[in-house]
Amino acid sequence: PSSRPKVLMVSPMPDWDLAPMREAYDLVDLPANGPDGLDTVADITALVTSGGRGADAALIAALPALRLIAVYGVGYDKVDLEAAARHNVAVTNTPDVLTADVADMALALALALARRVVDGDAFARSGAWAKESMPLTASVSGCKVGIVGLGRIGEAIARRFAGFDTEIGYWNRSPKPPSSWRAFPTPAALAAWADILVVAVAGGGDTVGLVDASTIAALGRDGLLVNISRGTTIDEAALIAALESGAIAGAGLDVFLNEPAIDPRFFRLGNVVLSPHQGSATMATRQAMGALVRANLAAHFAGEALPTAVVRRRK
Ligand code: 8YV
Repeated sequence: PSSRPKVLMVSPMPDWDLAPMREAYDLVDLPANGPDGLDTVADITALVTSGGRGADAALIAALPALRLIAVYGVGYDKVDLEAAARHNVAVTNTPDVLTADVADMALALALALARRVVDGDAFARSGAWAKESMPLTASVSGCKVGIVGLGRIGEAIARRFAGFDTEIGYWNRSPKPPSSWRAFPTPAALAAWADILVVAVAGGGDTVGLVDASTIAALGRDGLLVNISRGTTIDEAALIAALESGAIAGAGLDVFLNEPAIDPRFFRLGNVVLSPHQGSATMATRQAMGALVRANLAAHFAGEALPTAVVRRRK
């Protein structure tokens, strides 16, 4: 038996992280049938999980020696924070290192949607171009962009859109210092003003369905919706209905309910750009996220302060 710490891998990580982790820890994959399938749970003191997978109350309760949940992602909405606190388990995430890439993805989706980049690609490839012309598209430059959630990522999105000579409005749960960006009292009021509504709030309890049917309706027939946050933040049934009926012009989506088995009605829509949760998926950012997960593990096992703690342990 080894005296090296055991780390439970709830979701996979790239080889460039696994190799250095194997030098310090014994990595144990979570069995398909859950923690019951483990030889022993008594010596598992840390686990690594993704934003999408998280760690629920049952998993936390099944690991009596658990002290650390390290999330490979900024979003920890799938981690049961109450259960973690109750069992005195610390939680870390990977903020900041992915902000720029996630913000870039919001711009990519808005531009692809408004300028019909994906349709244009199909049009050119199919040879249709030789016979007819593409329908005209909508401008991003000069339009009104509403950002739901002006946190780190929302602010980075606003700064980028400002470079397109857009007007920026936002809704945020707590007041923000005055700026040239216009604050709105509700997501629906923001949507009524905006040409493009971008959702950038954290996922989890109080943002579930935040962009509701009335907010989607307020966006209007020419309105575009972009989501790089979590599938849960938008009433997805209302969104699909609005896209099917033309109540809004289109949506650019990086996140969905039930990823990766997303609602197949999306595949039949011509007014959407679908991205398979790629916001943070660049080589540089994934390497930085992995380095931050490893730094949190290392600090934990060295008894040092956690670099990016969401929840700390009580002494
Ligand atoms: C990743 C994410 O999909 O950071 C987040 O919250 O959603 C993404 O960066 C994920 O956690 C990596 O698997």
